[in-house]
Amino acid sequence: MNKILTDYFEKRGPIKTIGVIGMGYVGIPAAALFAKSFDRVYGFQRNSPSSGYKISLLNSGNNPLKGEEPGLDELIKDIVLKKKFECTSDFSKISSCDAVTIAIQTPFLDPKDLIPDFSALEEGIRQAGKYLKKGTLVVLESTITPGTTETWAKKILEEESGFIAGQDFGLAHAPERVMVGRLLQNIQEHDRVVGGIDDASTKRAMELYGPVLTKGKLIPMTATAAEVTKTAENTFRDLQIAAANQLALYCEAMGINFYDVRTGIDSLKGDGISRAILWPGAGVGGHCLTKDTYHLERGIDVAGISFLDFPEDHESLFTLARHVNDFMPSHMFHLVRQGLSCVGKAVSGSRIAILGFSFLPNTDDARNTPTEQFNNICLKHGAVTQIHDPWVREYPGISLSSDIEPVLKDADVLVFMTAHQMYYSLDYEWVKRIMRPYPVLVDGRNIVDPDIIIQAGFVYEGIGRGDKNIGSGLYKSW
Ligand code: SAJ
Repeated sequence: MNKILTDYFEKRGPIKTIGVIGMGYVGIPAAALFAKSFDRVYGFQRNSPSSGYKISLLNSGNNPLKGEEPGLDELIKDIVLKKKFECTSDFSKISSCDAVTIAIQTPFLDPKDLIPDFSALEEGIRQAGKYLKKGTLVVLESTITPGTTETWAKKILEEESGFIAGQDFGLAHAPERVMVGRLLQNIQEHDRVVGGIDDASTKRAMELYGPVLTKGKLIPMTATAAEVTKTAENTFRDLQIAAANQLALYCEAMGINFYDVRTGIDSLKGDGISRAILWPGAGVGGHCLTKDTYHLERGIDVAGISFLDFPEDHESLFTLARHVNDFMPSHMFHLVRQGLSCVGKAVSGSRIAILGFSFLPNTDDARNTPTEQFNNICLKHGAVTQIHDPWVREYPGISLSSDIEPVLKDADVLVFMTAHQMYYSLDYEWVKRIMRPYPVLVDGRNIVDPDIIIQAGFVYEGIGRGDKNIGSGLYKSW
């Protein structure tokens, strides 16, 4: 362990003041839990037109995040009341912090070129470097391309501070693993991967994250291993979903029920046996699975590896999985067209009621939602679409209704894109009455019982339901 750095840490003593850069879905709960366990926390937020409002909102004890986040509203009120937390755009206060974490989004502008948009993250890292003091620990929480902490981030921090990483300051990667709807619980209960650029940084980072864990354990490793862990854990989830989607497409083509097959596969249990078969659906959205595969792939490209032994001329299994998942909105359109053709209607001019815009049920998070792609395909084929969502209020370029009746009225097709709770209790006699004659229902999230829908007088189409979809199934007599 680097003695100079450990001496700096010892001179500073236990971590007391923490800075969290980026007041978003990751930074806000992280800052709140740090404030609960340590003396003082600064939440650093750019005073930008889009997010500057969070500063005053947080300092008045309010939570800027929408959607249900158990415990977060109360915790924010409490830490502000006790003056343990302050949100500020004055980044110079970083100089009073023993540790600074950076939780800024890293989207891909265009996954095809594998170049992530690190501009916001770079600004945050530069601010940290600019006000860094010797003996401070810097931790990147954002999801980043493997190799980034040890190279790109380290270089910026050294440039801005004039210090040497691993000697004058500590540097680590501790990827966030939070999920919308259970942010606090995830930070406290998930195991926390902590990867320093050296052992002293890893140890100091464990001192930072240990106190906020209730059930979770610390898992120390190197910074690059931590980056690969984070990107790969989402890549594997995306892969599992793609496997379920591909099998569902096969089941449709073969005229069988995917869910029977899934039950069969899932029944295989026993020591060391696992078949983590997930669920097919109308597509994969969100800000994790839609990009982390490309971060991992880019890591192979940029990590300066000398040689990768892999089957020649074959696409990465991981990017192929992304293509399968990104195909699902097109498949939903195929089911719409198939259903309409059964009642002699063309897509062009048909009215399509799209139910669900957010990428996950019962939340307003619509980042990279598959519904946007599906809506575009419908419009491109001349359909008239209306979109309902009980949670998402607005989205650039999209008109949304929180009232379901006008969306369903006179529609030819009802399409479930998101499994919001309210969709499980629709009255299909009423729905049929207000839709146009010979209504079609397309289920992208396994919400309904096909037999009930068919008995109610709908043409039914559903992902994975080759046994019920009209027009699918190789073995059906026409
Ligand atoms: N989806 C499917 N089939 C499935 C599961 C999900 O089609 O079986 C779709 C969802 O509809 C959604 C997308 O995939 O559109 C992503 O769903 P998700 O449940 O993976 O939710 P995310 O994107 O919020 O993923 C996060 C990740 N958490 C972090 O990155 C910290 C992921 O690692 C978690 O496994 C996931 O939450 C979770 O399990 O909730």
